[in-house]
Amino acid sequence: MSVIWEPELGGSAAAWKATAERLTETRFAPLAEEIDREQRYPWESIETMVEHGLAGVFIPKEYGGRGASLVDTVAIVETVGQGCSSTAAILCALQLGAFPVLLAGREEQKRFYLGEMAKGVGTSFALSERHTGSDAAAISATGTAEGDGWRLRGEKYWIGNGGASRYYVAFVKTDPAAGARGISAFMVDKEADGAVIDELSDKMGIRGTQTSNLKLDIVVGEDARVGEPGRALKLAFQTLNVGRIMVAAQSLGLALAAYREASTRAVAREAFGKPIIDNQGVAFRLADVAVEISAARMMLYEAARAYDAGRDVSTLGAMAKLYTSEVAHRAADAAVQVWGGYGYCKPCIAERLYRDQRILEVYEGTSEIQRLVLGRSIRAEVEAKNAAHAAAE
Ligand code: COS
Repeated sequence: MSVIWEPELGGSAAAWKATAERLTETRFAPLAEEIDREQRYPWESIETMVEHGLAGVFIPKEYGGRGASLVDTVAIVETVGQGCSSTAAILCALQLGAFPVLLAGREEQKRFYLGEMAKGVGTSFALSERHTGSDAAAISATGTAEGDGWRLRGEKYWIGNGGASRYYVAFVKTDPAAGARGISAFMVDKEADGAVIDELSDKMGIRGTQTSNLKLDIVVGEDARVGEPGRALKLAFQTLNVGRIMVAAQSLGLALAAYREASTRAVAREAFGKPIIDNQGVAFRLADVAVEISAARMMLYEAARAYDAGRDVSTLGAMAKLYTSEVAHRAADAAVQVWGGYGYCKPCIAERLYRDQRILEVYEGTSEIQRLVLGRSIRAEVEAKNAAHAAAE
């Protein structure tokens, strides 16, 4: 029995986890150091994902995917994340782009884009802009009616898997006067005239992933619109509800890798004639990390189970993302501390994990945004109770 709490995974999740373990050990982890050093997108890993069904794992079978549940997907992502944070992030970005289409796409859109994704042709989620990330309603890219279609103008920023993906779900304002209810989503092909992938980011961590901007001055047909006109902000938030659970799974994988590096080193490394884990300063820190990872894992799997059961995960997903990413931060910090000078230098895995961790508290909603979401839920709950109480009097 392991110290860290293990979920009891039945049938499909156990099988997917076993596949992910095998591929992580033989294909993904061996590339982790090189793709970080070279800042290289691992196209061969995409081929591996396609070959073994991971690329479209969450996509329903009728659209060419494997029809995995979110519990299955989380089990895969946390496993891959233990070997390579960049590969886990790519896997999540590939699933994230599928969501707006899955949730609101027309049947032809589902058949085409989801089918492409299952073949490894990515779709990316393009919401953020240069001047707005957290306040998603404040985007300034526009969509104006032109002929039978729409002219999309503006620039989307920080697109996960940007450049590597062929297609983009771009969120633009089609009715600026309607505020949050005036945003629509459109599918954009990066090969089309007027779509330009611009400026790849030189990042601190997950350097094997691609993040880029997309400049748009393009006309798309009415058939490119995803979901109802003006209702795409809600669609973006529904997508992020799931995306946040996947980021929690990435975080958990990273935290487990950091715990592995820290605990094996703490037993192997001797100082003052004994393994350093025999010092309470080290043992207690690792004990706290083990408790936190176990608690984070319970929350993660509960959030995934809730999603699979059709429950609203906006609160639980925000909690899981917030807590798990901050646990990953503390676990990576502990790993660097246990490794000492080695932990500060390449190619120590603890050094890479420390850099890779940082984005987990930023993307798909910063820790501050998760707290804001939770604060709003608390307020709404108290107000509802007060109203019910007042009505009963
Ligand atoms: N799930 C489903 N629907 C949601 C939702 C959620 N988690 N949060 C809000 N909505 C709905 C609202 O119910 C509302 O629907 P109606 O138009 O039917 O009333 C609509 O979406 C707009 O919501 P709201 O008015 O609350 O929007 P705000 O601009 O006030 O949203 C927050 C504020 C902070 C919640 C939002 O801006 C947010 O999550 N920001 C972070 C964005 C982010 O994660 N960016 C990173 C991008 S990926 S790198």
